[in-house]
Amino acid sequence: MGIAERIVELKDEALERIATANDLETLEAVRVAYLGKKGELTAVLRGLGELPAEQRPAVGKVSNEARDAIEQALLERRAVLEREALERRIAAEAIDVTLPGRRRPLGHQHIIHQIVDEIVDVFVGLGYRIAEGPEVELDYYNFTALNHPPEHPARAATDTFYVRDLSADAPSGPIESEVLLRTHTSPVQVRVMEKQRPPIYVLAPGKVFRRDVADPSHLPQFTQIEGLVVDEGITFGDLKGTLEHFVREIFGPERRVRLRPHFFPFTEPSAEVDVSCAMCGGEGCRSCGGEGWLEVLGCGMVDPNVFRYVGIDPERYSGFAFGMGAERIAALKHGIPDLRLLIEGDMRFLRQF
Ligand code: 2NL
Repeated sequence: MGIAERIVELKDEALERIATANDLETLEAVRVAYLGKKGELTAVLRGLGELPAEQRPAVGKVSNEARDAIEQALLERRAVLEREALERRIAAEAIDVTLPGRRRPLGHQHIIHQIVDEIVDVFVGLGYRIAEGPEVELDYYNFTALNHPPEHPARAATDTFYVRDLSADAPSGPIESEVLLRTHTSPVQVRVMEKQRPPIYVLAPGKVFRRDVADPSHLPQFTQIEGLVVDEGITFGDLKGTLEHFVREIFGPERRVRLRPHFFPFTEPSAEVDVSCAMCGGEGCRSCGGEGWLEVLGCGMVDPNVFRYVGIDPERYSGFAFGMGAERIAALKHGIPDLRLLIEGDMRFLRQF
């Protein structure tokens, strides 16, 4: 076989392999096999120099045509394979931008926080300031300055969480220096009265702690809201009017308020406040246990002894105070039968509010 025939044969072979190459790697291998440094066609072309001079132009033409044809075929096949590869990638990586997005569940304020905010709004509307203070308190601010005698049962280690070691042989100092978890937010108001002269109109919301076992109507930690007014000429009538306004803002304009005499160490006189039952309007029904009334808070006129502890003149000033549990208010307002539901974190319950 002459060299020209051999070149044509190699060309046809190469074109066949190019046409059937199904990926870019195979195609590149074909290129190297024929046109690479050690390629078959390259080797033949290298031998052209040894041909007799008269054969060279014709064989040179054939070999140029063969190389051009192979290069052209490689180019075209590469373009086809590259487009196919791109199309496969586009199909594999396709994102359907018309699919609906994944919804993130949106949370909301806990019902207790909502109630606290509602109550705060009522008193801010009356001109009260919000006051805060430590949850870990001194006995002095939690009990002594609030006119609790040393033997008061709330001071017992069975009722209050003390921070100190209470074992019999542990050292102990004066009772007012004991450190405890506050049992009400009154100490916040004692601190306000120490620093600020009347007129005082404050609301003290916050966590409080009592050594109770949780049951439907008790929690060892709950949210108390206390209010305190100290000014010249404050009367029990001001207290009652304030509470009626509060009850109607929170429970509705048709609700009535009833005060029953009670005792608190820090107020005199003191009262417990009932709101008329929403179900029967005071007649008595199953919902209010036949009473017609539901207890919502405690209140009274600030005891002169409390004023003396903080250096306010009880001859010049008078005041009232009240305290309530936000969990209890929420339970009454929404008909929640068990306060423990409010702290268990069951989303099926909490989502309702
Ligand atoms: C209740 C009753 C009450 C007070 C809290 C108070 C605070 C100061 C002075 C006088 Cl600084 N009194 N607070 C008064 C009466 C009742 O709370 O049942 N709380 C859950």
